[in-house]
Amino acid sequence: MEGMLEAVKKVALEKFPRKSDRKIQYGTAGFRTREEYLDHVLYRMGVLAVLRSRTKKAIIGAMITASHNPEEDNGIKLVDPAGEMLEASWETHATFLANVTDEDIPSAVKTIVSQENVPMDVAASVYVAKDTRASSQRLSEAFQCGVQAAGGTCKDYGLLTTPQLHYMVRCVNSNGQYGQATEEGYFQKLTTAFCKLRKQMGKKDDSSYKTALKLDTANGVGAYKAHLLTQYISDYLTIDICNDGSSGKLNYLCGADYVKVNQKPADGMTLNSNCRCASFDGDADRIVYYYADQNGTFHLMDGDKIATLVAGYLQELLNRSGLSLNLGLVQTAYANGSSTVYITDTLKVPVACAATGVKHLHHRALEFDLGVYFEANGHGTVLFSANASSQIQKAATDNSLSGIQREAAVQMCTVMDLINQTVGDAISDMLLVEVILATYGWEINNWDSAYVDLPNRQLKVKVKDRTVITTADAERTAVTPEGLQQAVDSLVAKYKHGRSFVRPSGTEDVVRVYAEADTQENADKLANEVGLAVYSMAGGIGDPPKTS
Ligand code: 16G
Ligand code: MG
Repeated sequence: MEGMLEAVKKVALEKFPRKSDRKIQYGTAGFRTREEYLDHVLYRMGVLAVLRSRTKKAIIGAMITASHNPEEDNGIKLVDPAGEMLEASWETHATFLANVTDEDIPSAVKTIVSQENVPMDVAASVYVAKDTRASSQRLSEAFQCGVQAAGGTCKDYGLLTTPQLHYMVRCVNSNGQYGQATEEGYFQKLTTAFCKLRKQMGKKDDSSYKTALKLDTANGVGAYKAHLLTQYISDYLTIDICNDGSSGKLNYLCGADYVKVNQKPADGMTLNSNCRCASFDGDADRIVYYYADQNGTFHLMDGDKIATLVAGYLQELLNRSGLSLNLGLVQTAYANGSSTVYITDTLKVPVACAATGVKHLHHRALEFDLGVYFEANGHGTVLFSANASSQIQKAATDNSLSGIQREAAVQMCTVMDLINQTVGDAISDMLLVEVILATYGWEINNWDSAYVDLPNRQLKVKVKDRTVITTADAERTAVTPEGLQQAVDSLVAKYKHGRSFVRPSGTEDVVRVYAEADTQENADKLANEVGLAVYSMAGGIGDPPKTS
């Protein structure tokens, strides 16, 4: 091991020196910052990925992306063997290794090796992919140098969406059971399922569903992949790809995050009345839908609306199949209050609330047989437990069941193939939404009419140290500073349908405030008042917060 460690240090000093002592942290979405600060971090993550691979005796993934952040940022996320996010204890190792001096790399590696009992004689292998950022190639090379220096091998997939990379990792570690670890395998699996479901439902005379979709791909990797996708599904869906990167800038005035935050369509998307539109984010792990009605009013179908659509559909299939499996939906505190009421009272599906960040929702969803999870921002998927998937598969060929029951089970098997269960996947989620709308014979306005969102507002408050705010109950209660929650509660009490919470951001140096109420004016007012309470009680700096 000593020789390897000296080699790792030598390459670090020669090619990827740490140029400043700026601290960097592996946060909710891995490392993410300006691309010029990342070369040494990527190199070191190559080394860490090798250690992780040895520990798990499996292939590890690494995705180089900064998702919806501006083009000038970049980042990296490591992917564990089943295609899930890196285990939390290793996030600490990642932060530790990224921040030591170049001289201290060998001792830092030794510390991790001894803490985790890393078997250094086991072969290590890593799958890497990147998004379309100009810096991604350079950073991918830095990462791969780290893998090589630590004695691992690397397979470079080049350009992939984040969920595609998660999928590849799951496939290879399941020995192909989950699918083929190739891009062709990914598209085959999803689109075969999609076409099968669409074919089965035949033509409905009274259907309002139109087979045309306008898609904003945020000038990112999703453009290439949506283009590849179209060839497989052209019989059932025509996609008009906008913001495909040929002229616009990545995530600039477009993409799912822009649409959700600004509550308006992406630039370059002309909204004809009732025309179904969708936006991916920069690495295609989020999707939101939207349209303009006859009056030109913009309507957003965010992650909550997608979640309710999906949960309702699965609930119906489950009921028809007669299988007794528990279905649940996981949201975060950001979920619109109306969506929670609709799910609970109309769909009668149990709802759980988890802290912000995909890994929290994912873990909570694992507790259900069928766990649907979505963040309001459009990231989400469905997880089928091993028990659920084997029961569904068994029912699909069980002759003792009625034809209707068997057919519902067969359909559920196909739906399982359509869903990328490793992580939220804009492509897979889009295909699922399209199948459901077509099944119901719905256009986007029919889907929208399920419930009306409560007006809401988000704002950011700058404080000296955001860690003074700690929360409990899936971020719905502020525990510290003392008195803040009481202040929030008394402000909320003044408004009809009022609800508000505050939490420190995991990705930006700010405190976030969310508020909803019966009218937009009241939601704005409530957000403002809560923002001011945070400002005065949690060490606000700069100008006090304002909603507009
Ligand atoms: C990250 C999370 C996302 C979350 C967001 C919240 C992943 C892959 N991504 O982008 O799920 O909504 O952070 O950001 O977990 P915030 O903490 O700054 O509000
Ligand atoms: Mg993303």
